[in-house]
Amino acid sequence: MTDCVFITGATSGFGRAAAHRFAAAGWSLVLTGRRLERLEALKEELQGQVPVHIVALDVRDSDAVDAAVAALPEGFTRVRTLLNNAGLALAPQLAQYTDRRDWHTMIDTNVTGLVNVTHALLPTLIDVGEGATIVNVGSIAGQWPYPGSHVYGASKAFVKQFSYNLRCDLLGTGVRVTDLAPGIAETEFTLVRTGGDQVAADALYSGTTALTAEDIAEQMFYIATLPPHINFNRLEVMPTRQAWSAFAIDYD
Ligand code: NDP
Ligand code: 8X3
Repeated sequence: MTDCVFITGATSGFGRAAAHRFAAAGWSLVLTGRRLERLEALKEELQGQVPVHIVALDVRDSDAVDAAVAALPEGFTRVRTLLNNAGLALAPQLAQYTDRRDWHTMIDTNVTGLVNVTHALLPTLIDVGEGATIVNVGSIAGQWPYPGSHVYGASKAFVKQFSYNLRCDLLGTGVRVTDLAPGIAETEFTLVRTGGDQVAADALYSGTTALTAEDIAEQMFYIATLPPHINFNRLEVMPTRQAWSAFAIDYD
């Protein structure tokens, strides 16, 4: 039987690139996301290569997540790698100027959604045991503060700590957990964050060399295929052209 990967947020960016990367290595794919037409197009692209199962799924809906996992067809039930990738940032302005609903959407997706999928798949992953892997997509924003990160960065700090805490509980099961924390990467992320401002998104990525979705997919695949005795607790990846900056000081 081929290895099976369950990907959340497979309709775009890292998740979509990961679908291609794991397919290239012969893995069966469970591809999820809210946009069914994109899932169908991806299935069309990849099903000649590997078995593909798609589910239109909003990770915020715990009942739907449980149902999707319970209804996995034969050949897709032995999930060996979970890529908890679905997520988003909203409200790039300073905290005091944001809409509280955007904060809730980030928490519901990046925290509750990730927890929902993890909880639903833990029994399967534990059953698979040695070599089973959870890759939680965190962010540099979960470690390093910057203006406008407010709830987004805090949600990714949750991802980091949840990953570490899961490691403690899963000790002895063979299941690995990694907080994969990328820096700036060119995907639809900024388009979503800015509410569809293509000019702002283009401006962020032009004139520098951001990470690509394929760069991160490669790291996901690497983490998932490490020898089973190795666990990367946290992998922080930035482009060479990104680094920290000086502390901000409020002068008179
Ligand atoms: P994209 O916007 O390109 O992709 C985000 C994916 O998340 C989409 O497939 C989207 O699918 C899915 N998604 C969003 N909300 C939900 C939901 N409620 N239920 C199910 N799926 C959802 O961005 P990226 O590929 O860049 O982002 C992937 C992850 O990487 C996110 O967790 C993000 O926070 C993180 N990240 C991104 C960085 C970057 O610079 N790009 C850097 C560090 C971390 P759909 O809309 O179809 O549901
Ligand atoms: C996304 C990376 O630098 O915009 O998680 O926070 S950053």
